[in-house]
Amino acid sequence: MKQKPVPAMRKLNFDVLTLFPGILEGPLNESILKRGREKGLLTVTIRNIRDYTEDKHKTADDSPYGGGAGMVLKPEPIFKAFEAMKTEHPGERFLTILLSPQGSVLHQQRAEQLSEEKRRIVLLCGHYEAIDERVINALVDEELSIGDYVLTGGELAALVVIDAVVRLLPGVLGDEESAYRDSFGDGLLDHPHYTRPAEFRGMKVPDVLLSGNHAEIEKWRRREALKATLLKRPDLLESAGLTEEDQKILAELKKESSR
Ligand code: 9D3
Repeated sequence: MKQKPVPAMRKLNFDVLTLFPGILEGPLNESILKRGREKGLLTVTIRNIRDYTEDKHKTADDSPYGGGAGMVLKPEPIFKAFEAMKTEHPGERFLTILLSPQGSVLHQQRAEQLSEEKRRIVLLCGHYEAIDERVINALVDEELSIGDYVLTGGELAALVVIDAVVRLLPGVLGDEESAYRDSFGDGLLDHPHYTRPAEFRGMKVPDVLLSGNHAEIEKWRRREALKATLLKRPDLLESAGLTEEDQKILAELKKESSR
């Protein structure tokens, strides 16, 4: 029996800095993130920025110099939290990412790079309008957004980053899920899926899927993936890995839809 090559064990370490640790705790203890932690493929340390404040009111934010509405996260507690992190992990390197609407938008390609990151990944979350610019200048390597809409803070974005990156670690997904993932690494949308019964309330499963003809099934799936992408996300076609055959099918689909 031929055995699959065993991918090298990779492990990711995240440090999340936030004023609202509770937002992250539930999701990190469910499903694939939980499994990844249990398998030792992933650590996530959540640090409450408020624990690094020094005054009796535990003040983490203040009003902006120059006036205006909203609050600004103070630099001192964030610098203190970083110093604590460095003391706890002597000799280790850190990649610091600020979750921010001003960041570059997270894409699959960046998620793939992050899944191979050797440094500890620090995810800094703001939950107010702004963060003191000196934090960004001195501590932040990169700013990431998860898309063009406004959230109340960076915590959900940090979870999105962790989820998108961790599922790419070998061993986090089961065999079936990772095979599934690999067959859609070409940047197209998914083809339609069906399960039993073959006919449900008069709605039939396409015959080809019941035919047992695997070559025809694969052709149908490719065509449907191309069709879905053309109809719903034509922008993705530009960077998709398309073969000559795909181009031919696309030309047909465009002709059909114009008729
Ligand atoms: C007044 C200008 N606003 C920017 C559009 C200020 C502002 C709004 C919301 C600053 C921070 C936030 C909270 N959002 C995030 O921290 C955030 C975010 C987002 O809102 N959208 C997409 N990705 C991200 S990552 C972090």
